[in-house]
Amino acid sequence: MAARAQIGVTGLAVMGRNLARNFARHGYTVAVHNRSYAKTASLVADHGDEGDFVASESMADFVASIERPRKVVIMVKAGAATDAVIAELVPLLETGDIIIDAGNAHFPDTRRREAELKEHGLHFVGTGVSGGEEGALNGPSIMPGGAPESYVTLGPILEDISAKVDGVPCCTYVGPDGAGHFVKMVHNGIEYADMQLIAEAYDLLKQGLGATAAEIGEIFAEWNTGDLESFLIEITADVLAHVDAETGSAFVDVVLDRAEQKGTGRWTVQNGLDLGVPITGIAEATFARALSGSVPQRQAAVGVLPAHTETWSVADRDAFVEDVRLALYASKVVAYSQGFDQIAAASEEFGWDIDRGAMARIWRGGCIIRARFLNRITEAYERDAQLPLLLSDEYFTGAVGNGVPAWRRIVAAAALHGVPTPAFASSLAYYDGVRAERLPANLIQAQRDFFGAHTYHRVDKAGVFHTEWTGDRTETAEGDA
Ligand code: NBP
Repeated sequence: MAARAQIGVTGLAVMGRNLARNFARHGYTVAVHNRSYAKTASLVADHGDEGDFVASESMADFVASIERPRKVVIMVKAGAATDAVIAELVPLLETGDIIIDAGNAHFPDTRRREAELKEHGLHFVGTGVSGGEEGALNGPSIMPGGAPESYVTLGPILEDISAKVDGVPCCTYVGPDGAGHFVKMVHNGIEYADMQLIAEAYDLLKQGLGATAAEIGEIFAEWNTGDLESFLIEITADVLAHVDAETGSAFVDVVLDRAEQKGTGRWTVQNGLDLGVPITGIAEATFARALSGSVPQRQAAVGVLPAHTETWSVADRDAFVEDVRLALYASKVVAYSQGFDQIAAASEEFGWDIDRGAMARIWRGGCIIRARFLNRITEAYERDAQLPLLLSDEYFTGAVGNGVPAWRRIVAAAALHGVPTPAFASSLAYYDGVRAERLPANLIQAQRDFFGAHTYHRVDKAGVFHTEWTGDRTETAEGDA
């Protein structure tokens, strides 16, 4: 078979099929392959007129149909399937060829695969792809990692098929080995936080105002014309306005209140713990989903645990709606600030040198967390690429600072009226924690020294100290005889 395809895609379920069509629509000749031939055949039968597809039944024919250095995109179920496809591909590929894993791999797997394939002289590009099936077809946000050399030939093709915002592609080289899949993981973690915050805002409006889903939908639609403008706010307005055809009720009112998770939120939180980065917004969002699914516990508690709350009747509707909006914006900035801290910490830990401003730029379009305010994040990192805390950028100190009184009113009112707002409340606690001149960690250090001789530092002199708690309580400095 003559090698004439510029890129190949193996794995043609919804994502791979749409990505292959996207390449073809951009004028690339695309080699296509799937473990079972039916998906390949149906892609060509249904969409063969959209571009130039080269369909192969065997992996050997598929590989042979791609020009060198070959670029092979794997879009299969993340995990064992990815390893199986790699094992099949490796003997067929040649030095300098590039394997692009565009599935949702866990970044440690990507690091392992990249190291193994380097031994074979192959490039392995772990690539985050966000935007779901619609994004894959019409322009996703693309986060490729791997060796920088691979980006020279691969980058332009990926940039070509990515989403564009103001003519700028939502794709850039992220960093070595697992960096691409890492930032995709954090992107998904931020998505969890964003969705939980929106859900809490909806609950506050529902409980505080007694508003219907349709009325709340109108509030979200209005919010989508300002600073909060984003894909998630937009679809929230849409979902809230939707009426269930069967019952005539608001659609959200007939949906069971148990949220599921596929694992990327969990990975993000686990990694936050590993790196010691307080990503409390993402963690609370992940745990809130877990709580919603804790059926026996909820059944044991409903109507049994006393609430001691008062009836909530908000006097000034417009002022309350504005308070919720400001609290939502502030909490959202905290979630992003924490996510970007996590990227910075991992970049340092793994030597990735990730440009955080560029990540905000490629998340402006194509992906689930696309939002107007990502421009502000890019600008913040343009002002200072080493910014230690996004919240401390001059724009965000103002934008969040203005909303602090509203934020406090909302979190306090929610607590008084028994409305759970774990993400709003933990974000405010983080804000107050990170800005505190002195935290009660002094007491924790003293306790640790008491029971475990873990030592402590003093505020008034340098050195490491320990007090003889069980003896005469004299203090010794480490290094003292
Ligand atoms: P799935 O995750 O449902 O995977 C189905 C594909 O994997 C089929 O092509 C299937 O081949 C293939 N496959 C499996 Br399963 N085991 C295999 C094996 N041992 N060897 C070879 N192929 C195997 O597809 P998807 O929903 O299109 O997602 C693809 C990737 O993209 C996943 O990693 C996913 O996490 C990621 N992703 C998905 C979305 C989304 O919105 N769905 C968004 C972003 C990223 P078969 O047809 O022969 O069974």
